[in-house]
Amino acid sequence: MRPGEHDEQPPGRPLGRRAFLGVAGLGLTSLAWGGATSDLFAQSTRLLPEPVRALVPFGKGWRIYAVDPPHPTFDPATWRLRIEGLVERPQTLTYAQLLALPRVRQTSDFVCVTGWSVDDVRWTGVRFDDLLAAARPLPIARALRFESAEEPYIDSLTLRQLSEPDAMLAYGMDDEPLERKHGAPARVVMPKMYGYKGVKWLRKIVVTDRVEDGYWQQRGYDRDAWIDDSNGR
Ligand SMILES: Nc1nc2c(c(=O)[nH]1)N[C@H]1C(S)=C(S)[C@@H](COP(=O)(O)O)O[C@H]1N2
Ligand SMILES: [Mo]
Repeated sequence: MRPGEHDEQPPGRPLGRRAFLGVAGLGLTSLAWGGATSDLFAQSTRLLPEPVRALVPFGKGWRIYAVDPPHPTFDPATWRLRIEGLVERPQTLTYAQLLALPRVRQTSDFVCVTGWSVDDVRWTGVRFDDLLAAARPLPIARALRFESAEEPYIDSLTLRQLSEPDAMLAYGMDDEPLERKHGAPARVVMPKMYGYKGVKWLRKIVVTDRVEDGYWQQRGYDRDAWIDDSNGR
C-alpha cells in the first residue's frame, strides 16, 4: 500500500462556524475568525480573468486519507492535546487554550508522495516553538513524536526540522476551522516534506531524544520526506 491508497470516507459533521467561534470566544482569545481574510478569498478569485477562472477546477484537489476509518470525531468540550516526554512540565491543552496561543497564518502548497498536490492552502495555526514553550523541553530533546487519535498513525520530526519557518500545527484551513476529514481539530503541516509527515487528528506529542520511524516509514517510505529529494526522487 502506498501513502494515499486508502478508502475515501464520507465526511462527518464538521464543527460549524458558529460553534467554532463560540469556542474561540470563551475568553481565552479575542482574535475573531475570518473577517478580513474571508474577503481576501473572494477578491483573489475575482481578480482572475474570466477564461482563467473557468479553468480553475471546482473545489480543490484534496484526496482524503485515513488508515483506520471512520475518522475520529472532535468534541471541543472534551478534546485535549497532551504534550509529554522529555519536558519539565507536561501539558494538557484544551481546544480553547490551543487557539489562544500565538496565531500565525501562511499560504503553502501541499504535496502527496503519490503525485497529487494542492496549491496555495491557507493554513492557520501555531508554530512549534510557541506550542512547546510552556512544556519546557529538556536540553536532551531532539525530536517530536506525533500521535494521531487514529491509531496506529504516528510520525516524528526533529526539532531542527520543525524550526523551518513554515512548519506549524494547523487548526484552520482556508479560513475555516479544520474539517473532520482533514484531521480536526489539528494536524501537523510541514510543507517542504511530503504529506505523510503531517499527522491528522493529532492527540499527543511526545518529546524524544531521537527521531522514530512513523507509520509510512515502517512500510518502506523515507523518514526525511523532503519534496523532490526523497523516496527515490
Ligand atoms: N491520521 C492520519 N494522518 C494522515 C494520513 C492518514 O492516513 N492518517 N495520511 C497522510 C497522507 S499520506 C497525506 S498525503 C495527507 C492527506 O491529507 P488529507 O487527507 O487532508 O487530504 O494526510 C497525512 N496524514
Ligand atoms: Mo500522501
